[in-house]
Amino acid sequence: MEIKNLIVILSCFASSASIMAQKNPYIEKVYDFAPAPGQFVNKLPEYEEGDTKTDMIRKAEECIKNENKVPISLGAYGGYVIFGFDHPVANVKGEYDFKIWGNAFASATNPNEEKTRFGGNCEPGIVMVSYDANGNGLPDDEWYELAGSEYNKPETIKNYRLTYHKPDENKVKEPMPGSPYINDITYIKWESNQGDNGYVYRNTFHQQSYYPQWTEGESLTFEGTKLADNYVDESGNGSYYVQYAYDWGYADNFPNADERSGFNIEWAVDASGNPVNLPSIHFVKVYTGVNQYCGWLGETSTEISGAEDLHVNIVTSIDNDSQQSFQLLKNPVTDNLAIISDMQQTINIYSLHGNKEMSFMLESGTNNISCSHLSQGIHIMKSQNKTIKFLKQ
Ligand SMILES: [Ca+2]
Ligand SMILES: [Ca+2]
Ligand SMILES: [Ca+2]
Repeated sequence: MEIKNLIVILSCFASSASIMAQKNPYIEKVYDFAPAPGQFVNKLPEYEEGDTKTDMIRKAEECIKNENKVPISLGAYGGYVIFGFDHPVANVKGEYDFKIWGNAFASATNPNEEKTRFGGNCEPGIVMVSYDANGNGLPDDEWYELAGSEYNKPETIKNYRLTYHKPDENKVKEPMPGSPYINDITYIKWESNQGDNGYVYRNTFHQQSYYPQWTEGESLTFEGTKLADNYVDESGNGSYYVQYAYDWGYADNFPNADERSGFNIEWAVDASGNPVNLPSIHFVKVYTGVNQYCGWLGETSTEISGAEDLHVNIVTSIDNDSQQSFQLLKNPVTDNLAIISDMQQTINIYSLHGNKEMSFMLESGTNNISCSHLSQGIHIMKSQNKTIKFLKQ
């Protein structure tokens, strides 16, 4: 064999090997971490004197990457984290594509069980997704909100913008009259572009500063969609608050074991609310979606502790990832290929040397194709507008 041909074949295998490398189903990287003020801020994760924003992003990543499952707090309304996986997360039609772990849990007793709402410590975070359209590996592309169950409700406010002001940590505290727990009701002032304003209170349970200590400037501004309050003071006297789950589409809204902690990329909408068809996503942003204060429980803050790609075994396209004409559901370990197709179309399978090995018609939906006569190793599968490589084991 000539040297030149050998190099071509070796480079084919090298690029195929990177596609077939084991994908990490969990968070690989945190790109940004910007919590709003809150009682767990500077604690989840812990701020230490001198820490920069870069240090805090690294600490947040250590908490939520892989299966570490250490919660980080996003603080009050608008605080956010941006993370990504080591591969694009595929959008499989009609299925949850990834899940986000939080710390929502059920109330010991749920007084509103007859209302069939899940009640407990539900602190809904709004989820956005992004596709690395410019291919630079950074989340600097357009973001799309996953339109959850509340998205189109009249009480949901779009383009809500809230500014928090850096507090004087040495100011004289103003305790809430009659409350043994709330010891400063004029702690961190905020106002919004909707005309409402108030304070993030301080309570006796958390003594550290509630304002992110690594930030610069005298204020922090956050913007996004704001959900209606989800809490009910079930006691009527401020002693027992229940935060009720919204139906679907929010982080830290259902317990991790509940499938409704899953997210479907088909829910994505653009800034005008139009549905967008994303074949896969590279980045996820989560921000606290309510602006509410529950007495001694404090402000509602979304916590997250990780995320998981639910289709990690899907082989994604290398040559034309923007075309979602078909998806190979798993490597053909057995002698069957499971292929989901958007339409009726012809598929050809070639050897790495370009010899056609199989040709068949896909129907719209899931197709099971026998590939028992294919040899072990890498093959190329092509439709009119998509090419993938796959490994038969
Ligand atoms: Ca999906
Ligand atoms: Ca980018
Ligand atoms: Ca929480």
